[in-house]
Amino acid sequence: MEKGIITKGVGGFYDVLINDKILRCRARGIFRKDNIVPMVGDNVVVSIADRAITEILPRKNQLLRPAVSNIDILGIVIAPTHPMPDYYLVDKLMVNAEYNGVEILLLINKTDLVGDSTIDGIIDIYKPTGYPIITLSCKQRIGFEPLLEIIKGKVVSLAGQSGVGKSSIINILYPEKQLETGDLSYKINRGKHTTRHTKLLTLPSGAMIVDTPGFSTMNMDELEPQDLAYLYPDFLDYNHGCRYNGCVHDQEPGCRVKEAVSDGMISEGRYQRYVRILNELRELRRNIW
Ligand SMILES: Nc1nc2c(ncn2[C@@H]2O[C@H](COP(=O)(O)OP(=O)(O)O)[C@@H](O)[C@H]2O)c(=O)[nH]1
Ligand SMILES: [Mg+2]
Ligand SMILES: [Zn+2]
Repeated sequence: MEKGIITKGVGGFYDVLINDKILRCRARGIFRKDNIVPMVGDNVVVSIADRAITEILPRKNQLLRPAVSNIDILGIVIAPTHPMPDYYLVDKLMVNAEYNGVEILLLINKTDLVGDSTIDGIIDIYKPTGYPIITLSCKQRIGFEPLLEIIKGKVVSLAGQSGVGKSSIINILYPEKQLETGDLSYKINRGKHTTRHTKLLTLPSGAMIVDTPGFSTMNMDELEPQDLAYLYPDFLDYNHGCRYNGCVHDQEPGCRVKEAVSDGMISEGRYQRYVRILNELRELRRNIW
């Protein structure tokens, strides 16, 4: 019995990485009755002699798109322009990752397209979160050393708007495997390409990266509106200073979080998008009950 990690699944077979070697295995029928299907990222126990996965170890999290488990870091990619940043998507991905116990890394790519002040403006929004922020240019190959350092030994997935450079980043990190990159204008053709299977690529640093960037939305059905603010590390210093117990920092008077927004300690935009997500969660509750 050996432990390994599933790097790929194709047609009932699974590639399991065991001590730097890949063993192609079948999954034993036992999982089917428990309704667990092995997935990329799963830590598994393998019987080498039988070439079979005999046990799937508990998952710490599970992404839906791409389907992958046990992610350590979600790299949220943003570009200052082409496309213009969708901060709402960024914040939602952050909330999602926080809720599922995934570390967050903000990657600002395409820094070659704008001046420093534009990049600083993006950094200012997210600095109070304390999330690591790395500025990159795939075109100029800048920023990849700190990126490799931070993902060393971790399982990483990238997410973000189409066209921000997710595939380009993976290509630079893992040049042997060339993913399709495309101009926004060619997007229409992309659906036609051959079906690809999600795969975990092992980088020389021991990091593993999912080769299929996605929106990586995870399950948030059980998130209660009053718990949302706790997923904002930039709110945490102020959360407990509100006049009312259970303040959700919306309409309540004496709200310390809103004060921190006025004082410039929390980004105004972050706060406004927080209220938008809060209202969405409330709406979701109304529809469920
Ligand atoms: N100027 C510039 N263009 C980039 C950079 N990174 C990627 N691109 C281009 O942006 C386009 C979209 O990149 P792609 O990696 O396909 O984005 P994805 O949709 O997030 O995977 C491609 O034309 C890339 O060549 C960068 O750092 N600077
Ligand atoms: Mg891509
Ligand atoms: Zn409050």
